[in-house]
Formats: sequence, C-alpha cells, structure tokens
Amino acid sequence: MINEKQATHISKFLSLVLRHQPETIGIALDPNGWADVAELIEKCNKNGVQIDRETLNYIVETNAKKRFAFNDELNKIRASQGHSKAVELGYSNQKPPALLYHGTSEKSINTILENGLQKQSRQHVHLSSDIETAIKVGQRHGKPFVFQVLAEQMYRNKFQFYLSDNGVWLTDHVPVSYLKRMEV
Ligand code: HQG
Repeated sequence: MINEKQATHISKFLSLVLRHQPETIGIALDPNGWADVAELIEKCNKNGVQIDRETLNYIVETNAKKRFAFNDELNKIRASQGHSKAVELGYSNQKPPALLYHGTSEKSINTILENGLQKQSRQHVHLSSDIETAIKVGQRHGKPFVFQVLAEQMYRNKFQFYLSDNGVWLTDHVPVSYLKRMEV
C-alpha cells in the first residue's frame, strides 16, 4: 500500500490530468469530464506515475476533499470540480445557503473589489459553506482573506448555483454588490 506522501503526489497528478491537461498523458475527457479508468491507469504508468486499480480506489476513497469520483459502473473517473478544461458536469441549479465564503489572498482584494469574483482559469468561481475551508483555500495563494458571499440573495436575483459531488459550491461570477469583507 502507498504512504501518504505517495498518495498526495498521485492525487496532484490526477488533478492535473483530470482537471487541466489530460493531453499530457495522451488521454481525452468525454464532454462530461469522464476518463476511462483502464486507459487512465495504463497511460499514467507509461508516463512515470505508478498506479494500479487498487491504488486508484484507495485515492478516490481516502482523498480528504473527495476530489475524484467513479461513475456507477466504476469504469470511468472524473474530478468533481476545479476544472479549467470545459466540461459539462451536469449539476443542477439549486438554492444555496444564505451565506457562502470565498478565500483569497490579501493581494487580490483590490481587484476583486473592482471586478467581483471571476472564475479566472477555471470553469466556475468556487465557494464554500464554511469559513475554515475558505481560509485554507486562501492560504494557497498567500496571506488569506475571506469574502462573505450573499448567495441566497444572488439566487433570488436569478444567479445560478451548483453543488459539486464533493460539496463545493460553484457559480459563474459574483458581482461586488454581493460581497462583504470579513475579518478573520
Ligand atoms: C482570485 C481548490 C483578482 C480568487 C480549492 C483566487 C477550491 C481574483 C484566484 C478550488 C478575482 C483563482 C478553487 C479578481 C477571483 N481579481 N483575483 N476579480 N476573482 N480572484 O485556484 O477559488 O484543493 O483558480 O480569489 O479548494 O482559489 O484543488 O481558485 O484566489 O475549491 O481540490 O483568483 O481549488 O480545490 O485561484 O480554488 P483558483 P480558488 P483543490
């Protein structure tokens, strides 16, 4: 069985392949973001990332953020969110909690206050239902800063919200008028 460090390495590689650059190992995602499991395993191994079905199952099950999911037949796998590749994940528009949170770094505050939250290189703006997660997300970019998002109000005003299979809230854009700065 692999250790935690190896699992993290493989998980990061799978994020790269299944969200951003499937072509780096010569595979393609289908329109809904799925990759064929057998082909993924074969091509990972050919590209220097040693993995078998048991390891893949272990990563899907134990990944802290549940980033990856199998289809019902267990022969396809995809990332549940976070893509830069254009994929149709098939989540339906649903009412979010009154408030959601977005963690960013202090250096982005001013541009966000000018343009709102933009999806940048990804397919959606990513929001969390708890502040702790938002702080962790913000820490990836520098000194963390958290914006509160008036999500229910946006929903009432016809903005669409999706909940990914691993519990991340997704939307297209958050205008400044729905953002509140938080002291964390
Ligand atoms: C910022 C991780 C300037 C935004 C996390 C963020 C998440 C702006 C950065 C998921 C801006 C984009 C996504 C504007 C937004 N001006 N900066 N107008 N609008 N930004 O990594 O949300 O661990 O693409 O605040 O948990 O940080 O990979 O997005 O700082 O769920 O599974 O532009 O990735 O999931 O950065 O993270 P990212 P994110 P995983």
